[in-house]
Amino acid sequence: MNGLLNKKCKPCEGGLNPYTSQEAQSQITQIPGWTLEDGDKTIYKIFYFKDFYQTMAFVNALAYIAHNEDHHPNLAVGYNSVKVFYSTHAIDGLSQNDFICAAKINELAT
Ligand code: H2B
Repeated sequence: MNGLLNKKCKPCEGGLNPYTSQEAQSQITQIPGWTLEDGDKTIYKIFYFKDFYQTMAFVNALAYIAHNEDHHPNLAVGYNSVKVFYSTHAIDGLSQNDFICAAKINELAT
């Protein structure tokens, strides 16, 4: 099982170095389908669904994870797709929290 799935996000209000590009590129191999962007400060993945109902069911389940982990994505919601972006705002870059949430969201969609 993906080790990230057993982890819980840690509260982050700064005071932590964001992942370097090298660290980010190594971490992303653990979360199939996710891509680095924005100078390796953000990860994203687009999820596709058959209709708006399925799309919103996914968004609601994702919101539950975000609340539980106290780590929140940006979302671009369409009628049959959701683009999910993760970045750790407090440090203007990526932290383990982003990869933990991405792994849990991948599980949701399988
Ligand atoms: N979500 C994201 N994506 N980045 C943050 O820096 C962040 C967050 N900070 N959710 C969290 C809340 C922070 O306020 C708590 C204390 O962990």
